Amino acid sequence: MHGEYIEYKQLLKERLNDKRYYHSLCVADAAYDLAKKLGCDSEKAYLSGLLHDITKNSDKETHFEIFEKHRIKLNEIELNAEKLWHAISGSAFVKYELGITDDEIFDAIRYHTTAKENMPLLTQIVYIADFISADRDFDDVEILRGIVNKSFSDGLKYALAYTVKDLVDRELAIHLDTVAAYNEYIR
Ligand code: DGI
Ligand code: FE
Ligand code: FE
Repeated sequence: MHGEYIEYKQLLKERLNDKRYYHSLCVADAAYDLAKKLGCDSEKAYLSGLLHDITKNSDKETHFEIFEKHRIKLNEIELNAEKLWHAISGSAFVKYELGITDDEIFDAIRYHTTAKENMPLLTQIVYIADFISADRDFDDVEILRGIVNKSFSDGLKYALAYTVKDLVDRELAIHLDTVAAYNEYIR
């Protein structure tokens, strides 16, 4: 079993809408299960999943306050893609405001949206948990769950390809971390 994290859950309830709060609980559960299966630290996986979207419902001002306070510089792609902000601000919030200084948890939250090349196992787990959590209902989620069950690395490959295709379809810029992760998994 994992910790209860009653105070973090209360904070999440204050910061997130109901749907996003429920999503956070589901990602925590999915990350916990994957970590158990893959021999990763399940407590860290649960906590990373729980907190991964902590700034997801924040306004632009809040994101940029966090960036400025911690001297975080965004590149051109990041500045123009607001969907990417919460992974950057959320990881900083968890580290500096909540005082969770574990580098593995930081990395898992920081890269949960784009992924990156050479992801540590915990980061891979949170990335996939975010895709296959019980609340997800996008086309192909059942296919992805099946693939992840059989082979975790095939699941990563599928999820990254799905993301790249989706971004191309929507004419959105692909972050270089996403490209590097995709290239790694199709090698
Ligand atoms: O926060 P969630 O909705 O739970 O999921 P997430 O953090 O994976 O965010 C998904 C969104 O992020 C989705 O709208 C696509 C976007 N995204 C992911 N990778 C990239 C990206 N957007 C851009 N522009 N470039 C990327 O490389
Ligand atoms: Fe997210
Ligand atoms: Fe999420």
